[in-house]
Amino acid sequence: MTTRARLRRQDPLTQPLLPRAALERIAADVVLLPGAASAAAAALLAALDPVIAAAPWRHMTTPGGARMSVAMTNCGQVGWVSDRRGYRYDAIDPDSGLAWPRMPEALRALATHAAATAGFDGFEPDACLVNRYAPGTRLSLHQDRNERDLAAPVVSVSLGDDAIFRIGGAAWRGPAKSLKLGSGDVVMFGGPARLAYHGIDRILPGTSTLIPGGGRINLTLRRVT
Ligand code: MD3
Ligand code: FE
Repeated sequence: MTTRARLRRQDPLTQPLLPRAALERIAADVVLLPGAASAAAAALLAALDPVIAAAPWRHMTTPGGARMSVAMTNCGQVGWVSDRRGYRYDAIDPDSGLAWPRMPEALRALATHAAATAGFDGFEPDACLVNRYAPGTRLSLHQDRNERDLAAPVVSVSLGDDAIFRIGGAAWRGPAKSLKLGSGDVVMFGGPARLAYHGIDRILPGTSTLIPGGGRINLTLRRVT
C-alpha cells in the first residue's frame, strides 16, 4: 500500500469526504491514476500465467554485452528484444522462434480505458513488455524511442512491491522527479514526456504481498507498429 493510501485509510473522518484523487497530473503529459488497477491486480497477474508459460522470463543482453537484471517477457503483436545487435521490436520471440503470446484482453481493455480517462482517446496497444524486478533490481535511466508512433502514449501498470521511479526530461542530465509507484498504480506518458529519460532506482521489498515471493512486475502497453 502506498503512503498516500495508508494516510487516507487511517483517517475515517476525511475518507468519505476526500476520496483518493482519481487522477494526478505529475507533469504536462504524465498522468497517474493511483490504484486504478488495484481491483484487477490479481486477475491481471493470473492473466500473465499463460504468457509466462509460452514465453518464459529471460534476462536480455544489452548491446554493450551486459546482462539486464530485470527479467522480461512480452505479449502482443510484437515484443521488445535486446541483444548484442541492439534494441528492437520483433514479432518473433528469439528464445522460442514462435510468435509472442497474445495480449490478454483484460490488459488491453484496462490500458485503453485508462488512456481515455487521461485524455488519450483511441489508444490501441499492440505490444506489452512485461518487466519483473526482484528486490535489488534496477533499470537504468533510458529513453524508449523504438516505437514507430511516438504520438501514442505508453501506459504503465505496476503490480507488487513499491518502486522508486525517476523521470527527467529529454536530456540524460538535468532535473528529474522521483515518484513512488505502488501496486495497482497506472501511469500514462504522452506528448513530450514520451521521450523523457526514466528508470527504476529501487524496489522497496516487503511492501506488497500480491506476488508470491515478493518483487514487482511492471506492464508497459505500447503502440509499436
Ligand atoms: C516514460 N519500465 O519498460 S514504467 C520500460 O517500471 C520501463 O518497468 C519501467 O521504463 C518499469 O521501458 C518504468 C514507466 C514508463 C515506461 C515507458 C516510458 C515510463 C515511460 C516510455 C516513455 C516515457
Ligand atoms: Fe522505459
